[in-house]
Amino acid sequence: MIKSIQSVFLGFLFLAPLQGADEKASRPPNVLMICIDDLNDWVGFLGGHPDVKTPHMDLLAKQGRNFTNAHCVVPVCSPSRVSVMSGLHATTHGSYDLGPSYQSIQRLDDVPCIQAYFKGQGYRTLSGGKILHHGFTGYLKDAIDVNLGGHGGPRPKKQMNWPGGAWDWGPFPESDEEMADYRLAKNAATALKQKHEKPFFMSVGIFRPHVPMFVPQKWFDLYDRDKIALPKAPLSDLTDLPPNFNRRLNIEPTQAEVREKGDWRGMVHAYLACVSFADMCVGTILEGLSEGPNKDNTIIVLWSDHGFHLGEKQHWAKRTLWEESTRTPMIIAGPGISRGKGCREAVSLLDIYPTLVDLCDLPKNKHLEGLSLSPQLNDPLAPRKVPVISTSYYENHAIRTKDWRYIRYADGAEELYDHRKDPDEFTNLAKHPDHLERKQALAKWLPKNAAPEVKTLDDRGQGK
Ligand SMILES: [Ca+2]
Ligand SMILES: [Ca+2]
Repeated sequence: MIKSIQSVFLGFLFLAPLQGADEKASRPPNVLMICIDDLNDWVGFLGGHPDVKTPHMDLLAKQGRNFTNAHCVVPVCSPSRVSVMSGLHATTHGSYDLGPSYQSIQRLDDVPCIQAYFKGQGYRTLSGGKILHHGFTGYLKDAIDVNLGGHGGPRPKKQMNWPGGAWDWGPFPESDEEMADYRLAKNAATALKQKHEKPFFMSVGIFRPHVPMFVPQKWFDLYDRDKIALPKAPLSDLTDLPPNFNRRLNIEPTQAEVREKGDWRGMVHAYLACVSFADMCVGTILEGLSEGPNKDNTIIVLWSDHGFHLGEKQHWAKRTLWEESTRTPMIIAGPGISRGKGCREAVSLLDIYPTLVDLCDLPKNKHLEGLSLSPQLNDPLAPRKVPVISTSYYENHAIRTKDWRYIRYADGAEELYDHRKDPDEFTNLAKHPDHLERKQALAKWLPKNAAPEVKTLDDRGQGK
């Protein structure tokens, strides 16, 4: 049962006595999972934007393994998170868009979410902010012992810079303390400073830089609006692209709309401000960990649910199968994990669940479809022998290896990019005769018999 945030702190009054040395040695590690919503590679440790300031996450990357080629399962919030928490690919669970919650997907009835699995193995589970898009409601309530609070921040009463909807942005509110994301980070830090009777699994979901891009003025002031670099978005990039599923991408503004109605530079500025705010929240959480008794026995995993376009390929936000949309930060740090070296192997957010089960030495969960990254945590050059598959909408897939991206859309159209020479994916090589064999080899990994789409909460007639 979820406790209210007030009772969280009362809970800390009943703390375990100090452990003896033997007990401490045999106790499995704690897990601190931090996920950040819609954070792309605009972080110092991935080098995606020359001006971005993310000192806290950069330090964490230096202290653990920085997976520089990590990708989501689905480039949109809900199914991406369902895949991380269930350990199943979208082509197995059938959620490809925002509609269905974990609880409403029949194929997941027997698949414990990662929090429930760890709880079943004796862990205390704490969670706050945006972890599952639809929350831990219904039967998933039991997966979480302690609720650490909500996420996001307030919105101004009047629009500031964008005509209505979710895409407004600007300096608001006045202080960090008014932001639920910051209060959540403080609550997590408080909990991390405590001793816990059992090993804990804490998941904290920071909502910014997700739109609306409102954070206090001081985060905007970190950047010189007139000097920040804008993304590379040449119109000529579109000439070698198939039409793919453009008509479905009407949720977010197009680059033409941004140019017409808005302020591209201002929105890039706002995103950078929100990223630095999120970084401060991460720093607040990690400071709590470093000041408490759990710092030497806690595995930290930091990730984002997908990437984010800010005009590249004339696109905004997510849902595409290009690098900007599928690539996410992923850092794993903690006891026994060597420091500093990045791993260039293509890895999936699907790997988080089996990796944590492995690192905590828990019994294998037979459902999991990702791979443990223990080999890459031991040696960043260790190969991950299968490529990563990202899926957007039914039957559109991207296959990512260390050096290549191959995209096959439901209508048969293809794209192929060589990341050794073309990290911006400007040149589509799919029709080049030199690459026929490579394309065929990559196409062998395309999922077969993808699960039909579970579309809405009501597909089971109960919407639970
Ligand atoms: Ca998201
Ligand atoms: Ca192009």
